[in-house]
Amino acid sequence: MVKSQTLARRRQKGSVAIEFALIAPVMFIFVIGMMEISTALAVSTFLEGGLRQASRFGVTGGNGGIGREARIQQIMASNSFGLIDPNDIALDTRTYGTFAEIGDESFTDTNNNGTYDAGEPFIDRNNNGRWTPDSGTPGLGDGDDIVVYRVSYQWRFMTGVLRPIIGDHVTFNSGIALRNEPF
Ligand SMILES: [Ca+2]
Ligand SMILES: [Ca+2]
Repeated sequence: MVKSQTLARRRQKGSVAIEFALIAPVMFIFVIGMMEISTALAVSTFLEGGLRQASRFGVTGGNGGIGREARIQQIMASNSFGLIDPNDIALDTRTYGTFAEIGDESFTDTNNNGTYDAGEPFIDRNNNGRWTPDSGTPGLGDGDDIVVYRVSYQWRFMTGVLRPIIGDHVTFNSGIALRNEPF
């Protein structure tokens, strides 16, 4: 009786060990995956924060002693907290006279090729009788101009655990439209 109880307990211990051996790698991958996702979310938050701060500086028309473009890049970089490579941040700024001019005129892509083709119906926002693509001018604009700041950054995961689900990188895009102060 005593002997069979010991045997049963041993068997139980053995199966617990086997279960753990099966679960441990899954748990490990899960934890690493969660870390990857949290880091990527942090990168996205830093980029958004940097863009907001940089654009808020941009609207003032100030040059920060080093030039407007350089100061804006510097603000973006200082928001990366060592996690983001400032050299890989793609920042694009375009200026417009009004908010309505931002972006291409919308059209119905009848032939589904992703671009506007002659004859496809469109909304003639600026009333010039033809389809008009994004009319923004690169730059930070003058006083009272509308400026669109767009940032894009490719974050490469540190490990391969998310490769089957997401791939080995994610691209974060963020944008903000502001009117410059009257400087
Ligand atoms: Ca088309
Ligand atoms: Ca037009």
